[in-house]
Amino acid sequence: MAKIALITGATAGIGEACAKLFASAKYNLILTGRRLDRLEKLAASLNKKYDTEVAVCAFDVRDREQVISNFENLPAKWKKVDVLINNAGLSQGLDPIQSGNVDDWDTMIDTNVKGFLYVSKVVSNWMIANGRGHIVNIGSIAGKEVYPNGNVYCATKHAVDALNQGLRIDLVQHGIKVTAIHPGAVETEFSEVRFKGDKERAKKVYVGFEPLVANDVAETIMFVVSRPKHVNINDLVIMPTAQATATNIVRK
Ligand code: NDP
Ligand code: 8X3
Repeated sequence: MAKIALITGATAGIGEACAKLFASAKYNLILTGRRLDRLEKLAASLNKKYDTEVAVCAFDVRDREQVISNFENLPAKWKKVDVLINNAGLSQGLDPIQSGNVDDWDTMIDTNVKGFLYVSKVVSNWMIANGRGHIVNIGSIAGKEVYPNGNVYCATKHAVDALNQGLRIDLVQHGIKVTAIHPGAVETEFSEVRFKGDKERAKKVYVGFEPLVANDVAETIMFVVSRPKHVNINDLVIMPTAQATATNIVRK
């Protein structure tokens, strides 16, 4: 029977790259995100190319009731999830706290921390019932370091780092693996979202060095989930070669 991966935030970037790579490895997929049109298009193309079965769930991860009802309404066969990739997330703004936008803080905390928790609770209970599973949490170098004006985004990713450790402690007795992947700069829609559609400003983030691409992270996740049953990778930081720390990037 084909394995099942549930990928949050599959409409773009790292989540979309994971969907393509896991489909190519013959996983069936549950894909989530707010943009239904993108999910449907991706599902159709993966089905055509790889014969992948795809369940699409379009909802806002900040809405607890939506998370629960979308997942609980899935037919029983979809609840046999082997891999959860907890990827949906975003940054909004890059400002000092004293002039920060409080709505942006709410968006980041509600998405990256509370949404993460809502999904994790439902799916970890499925995994406990199934007696197996692997949860891969997408943290960030921002969850290992704090950089200027990164304050609240960094706090949310430090929370993901803590929750990754907490989930591992809580689920180890059930034989469920828990891993965090912490990427440095990956060129996706991330900076465009952070700068609220300012494409020029977003582009500048990746000028003068070779950033990671989403597939670099997807391949790392595939490596992590394909280790032998007795091996778990707890925590992994993946950076562009030109990036030593959150702020130390060598640009030519
Ligand atoms: P993208 O902006 O390309 O993708 C983000 C994904 O998250 C989209 O599919 C988006 O879907 C989904 N998402 C955002 N908010 C919500 C929401 N409220 N409800 C449901 N889905 C949501 O960025 P990345 O691929 O780069 O980001 C993926 C993860 O990787 C994030 O957690 C990010 O913090 C992390 N990360 C990114 C790095 C980078 O440099 N790019 C580095 C380190 C970590 P939709 O808009 O359709 O809802
Ligand atoms: C995304 C990478 O360095 O902008 O998490 O925080 S960074």
